[in-house]
Amino acid sequence: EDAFSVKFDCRKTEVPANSQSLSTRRELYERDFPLYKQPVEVGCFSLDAQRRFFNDNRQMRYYVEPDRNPNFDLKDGYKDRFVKRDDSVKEKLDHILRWFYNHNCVFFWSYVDFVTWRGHLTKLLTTPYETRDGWLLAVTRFRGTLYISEVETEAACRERENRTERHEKMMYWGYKFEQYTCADDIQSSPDPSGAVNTNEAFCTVVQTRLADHKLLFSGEVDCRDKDPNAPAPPGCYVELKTSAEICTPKQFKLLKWWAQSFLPGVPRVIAGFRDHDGVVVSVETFHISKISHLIKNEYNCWKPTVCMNFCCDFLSFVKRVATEDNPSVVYLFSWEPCREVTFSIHRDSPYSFLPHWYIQEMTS
Ligand code: 0WD
Ligand code: CA
Repeated sequence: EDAFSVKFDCRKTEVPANSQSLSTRRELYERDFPLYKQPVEVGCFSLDAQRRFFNDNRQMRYYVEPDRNPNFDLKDGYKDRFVKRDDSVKEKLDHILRWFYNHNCVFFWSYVDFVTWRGHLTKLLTTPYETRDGWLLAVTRFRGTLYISEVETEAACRERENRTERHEKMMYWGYKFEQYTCADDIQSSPDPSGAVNTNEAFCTVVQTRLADHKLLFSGEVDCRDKDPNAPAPPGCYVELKTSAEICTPKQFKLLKWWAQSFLPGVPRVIAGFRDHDGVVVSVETFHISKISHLIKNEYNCWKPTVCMNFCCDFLSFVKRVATEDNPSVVYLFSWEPCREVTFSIHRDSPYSFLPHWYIQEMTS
C-alpha cells in the first residue's frame, strides 16, 4: 500500500490547550496515520570540500551497484586520506537560510509554517521510542514562520569531546562505504583511492505537509540512481548505510533508517554489511515502504503512526507556545527519556540563532 496514505486525522485534542508540557507516551499517539503529503523537491544546494555553500547540485553523486561479492575494506585511508569536518562548529540553520534567501523566500512565506533540518524531524519521529538520548530544540518565530534549530545537549557535547579512537574510526567507515559505491558523474566509476572529506554534501530541500503543518526542510542525500529514466527527485535518491548485522538490523536501527528517509520521500536504503574486520561483504536494498512490515511481528515493535502523530502534536504544541514574533526570542524545547517535553523562553540570549544578515534581508 502507499506509504503516503491520505487520511486526515491529526486530533489536537490529546493535549489540553493550556498545557505547559507534552507527553511522549506511545499509547497517546496510536491513532490513524496523519496526512503526510508526498514530499516535493523545491531545490537543492551543495557544500564543497571547504564547506562553502553553492546554490547548485555540484556535489550530487551517482550510485554504482557493487558486485555480488563485494570486498570493500572500510579501514582503507584512515587517517591518511581523511578530512573530517570540524563538528565543534555549529552551523545551525545557516545553509538553509542561505538557500531560502537565494530563492526569493517571499514566494515561499505563505506556504511554510516550519523551516528546519530533516535530521531534527527524524529525532522527533523517533522520540516515543528513544531511551538513551534526549534533545534540545530552539524555536524562533519570525515573520510568521517557525524556525527549529537543534542545540547540542551537555551529554552529546561530552560524548563528542570524548569520542574514542574506535568510535572515530567507525564513523569513518560509513563515509568510506559511500566512496566505494558513488561516482561523481553518470559515466565514471567510484574512486576509492581519493580522500574522504566529510565537509562535502549534497542537500535536497523539500516541501510537504504533516496534517495542518506546512514544512520546508533540507536533508543531506548520499546519491541518486544514475538511470536517466529513474523517477524525479526525491524518488531517485538513495540513502547509504553500513551495518554489522547481516540480513536484518535491529528494530531501533530500522526505525531510524525508516524515519530519516520517509521524511523526504527517499524510497530506498542500501545497506553494506560488514564483517568484524570492517570489510563489507554483502549489500542489500531496503525499501522504505516495506521496512515497517519487516518488523511487524516482533514483540513490542515501533509503529510509524506513533512517530508521525507525536511529531504532529509536537508541532502543534510549538505553534501554541511560540507566539511572540521576534527574531531574538528563543523558545527552547527540551526532552529527556522518561520525561515530558517542556520549554523555557530566552530573550537576547546565546540561544538566538537567526543570523543578522538574514533578519536584515527579511526586514528590509
Ligand atoms: O551536527 C549537527 N547535529 C548538525 C548537522 C546540525 C545541523 C546541520 N548539520 C548538517 C550536517 O553536517 C549535514 O551537512 O546538516 C546536514 C545533514 O542534515 P540532515 O540530513 O538533516 O541530517 P541527518 O539526517 O542527521 O544526517 C544525514 C547525513 C548523515 O548520514 P547518516 O547515514 O550517517 O545518517 O548527514 C551527514 C551524515 O552523512 N551528517 C553529518 N556530516 C558531518 N557532520 C553530520 C555532522 N555533524 N551529521 C550528519
Ligand atoms: Ca548515509
